[in-house]
Order: sequence, then C-alpha cells, then structure tokens
Amino acid sequence: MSIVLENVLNGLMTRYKERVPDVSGIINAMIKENIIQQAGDIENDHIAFRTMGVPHLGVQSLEKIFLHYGYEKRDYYHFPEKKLDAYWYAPPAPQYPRIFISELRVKDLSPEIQQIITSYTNEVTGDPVDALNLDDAGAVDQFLHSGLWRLPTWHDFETLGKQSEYAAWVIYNRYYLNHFTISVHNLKDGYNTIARFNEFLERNGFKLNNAGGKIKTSPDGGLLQSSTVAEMIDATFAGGEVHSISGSYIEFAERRVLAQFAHLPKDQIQRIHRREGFEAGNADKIFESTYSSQTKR
Ligand code: OOG
Ligand code: NI
Repeated sequence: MSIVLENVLNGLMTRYKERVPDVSGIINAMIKENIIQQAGDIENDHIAFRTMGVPHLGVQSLEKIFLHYGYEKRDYYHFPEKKLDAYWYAPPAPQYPRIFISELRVKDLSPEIQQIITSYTNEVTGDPVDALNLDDAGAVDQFLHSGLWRLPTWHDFETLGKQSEYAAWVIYNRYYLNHFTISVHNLKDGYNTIARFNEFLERNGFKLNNAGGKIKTSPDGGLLQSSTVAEMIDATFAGGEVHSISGSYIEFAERRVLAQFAHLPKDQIQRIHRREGFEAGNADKIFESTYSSQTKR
C-alpha cells in the first residue's frame, strides 16, 4: 500500500517540478547555502489540490483516492468570500505529507458562471475515481494528470476569472498539484522560522505572496505560513490559442512546539508535539498566490 502511495506522490512531484521551475530554484539555493544536502532532506508539510464542487467531482470524489491509501479526513474550513470549502487529511504515517483539498461552491456563483462551469463538468457522467484501480499507481498518476473535460476556450476562462479566479484556475489546471510545502521548523538555525526563511527566499530573488502580509499567522501563534507567487505557464486553450496563466506555487510552513511540550529537548521533538492542522485565516490569503492581484504585482 505505501509503495503505491509513494509512487503516486512521486508522480505528482515530478509533474509539479516540471511546471514550477521555482521548486528546483529553491532546492538549489538551499543546497548552495548548505541548508540541506539534497532534495530528499526536505520535509513536505502538505500538498494541496483544488476541485469543482459539482456532482461526480469535488472533494467527495478526489478524497477517495487518499482515503484508500490510509489518509484520515480531519477539519473542515469555509471561505465565504471566495465561495470555497476545504478539508485536510492526516497521512497514514508521519513521513507522508498532509493533504489539503478545497472545492468551489459552484451553486453559490451566478447562473452565467454556473452554466459555463457545468458545460465542461457535465462531460463527466460518473465519478471517475470509482472507475479507477486505486492500487495501480500508474493509473492514478495518469488520472491526476489527464483532462476530465475538453480544453476551455480563452473567452470562458476570462469570464470565469472575473467572478472566481479559483474557478478559472481549476477549469484549466484541474488536479495538477497546486503546491507542495517546505517545513521550515526542522531546518538548521537561521532558517528554521518563517521570518528567517522568507529573508533567505527574497535574498535569492523569489517573490512572496504579500496578501494580508508575507507571514500568515494563526490566532494561536502556532502555525506560520508564507508562499511564493504562482509561476505563469503557457496554456494552450481551445483552437490552439496560447495565453500565459497562473500555474502552481510553493508554500512554507513553521509549526511551533505546543506549550505542553515546550520542556522537551529539541532532539526529542516530533510532528505530534507541534501545532497540527490548518487555519482558515491563513489559507484565505494563501489561495491568492494564484490570483492576478499577486501574479501581476
Ligand atoms: C490552497 C490555499 C490554502 C493552506 O495551507 O492553508 C493552503 C490553495 O491555494 O488551493 O494551502
Ligand atoms: Ni497550503
């Protein structure tokens, strides 16, 4: 089972690295500054997917893949302004990343936008995950990187984007990994806080999302996050038209040690001793990493 999960995760990371050159850029800068020896030294805090909340798709469909691999569904988050819902999933073992899956509340959008979205998603007439052999990593990898509906037109993409940049992103990018997340708290001194890691990133020329400030902090002070601004990809739309649109980005997370474990020596601190889960207020701003308010800054 874990071999299948590992292969699926590796497949996701391979495509993601191809689409987001900043991933290798950051890894190389980390190696150059001796923060890590190799890419494998990085702890992946979590990965994230975006979905369309329509019948046969959305969270209820995509989550089946990861529930099958032993992930457990945890907290629910709601984003009223962005019209999104999300859940996070705890991995079957601590060496695997958490998963964050969000979903567009399609029914909450205007009839015109709903009509555009369903003109694509109605091509999916049954839950595609039910038709998959989830023990076949190759089949799952192919599914996560294949078109669920026809290529969108540039006109539809632009119309969607005016009401929901998230909707436009999903219509084009589908289940491509939205981001992976570097855990910074286990890095060496000087780099093991979000504040210091952000300094390192900016010194090396990486552009950070500044929506709500570059550091997003949970009210309990235990979860601090930052992210790059999404990289642009050359997207081919219906009729072969090519336009530059937002692809994926990279996130950074610092999970502080919980007060009840503050007395533990540093070398005994494990994942279970740190702040778990996510934070709606942080996430709300991290979503904007792919929004034009950030990418066109
Ligand atoms: C997800 C944004 C939220 C987090 O860690 O809170 C998030 C997205 O952009 O799809 O990643
Ligand atoms: Ni995230």
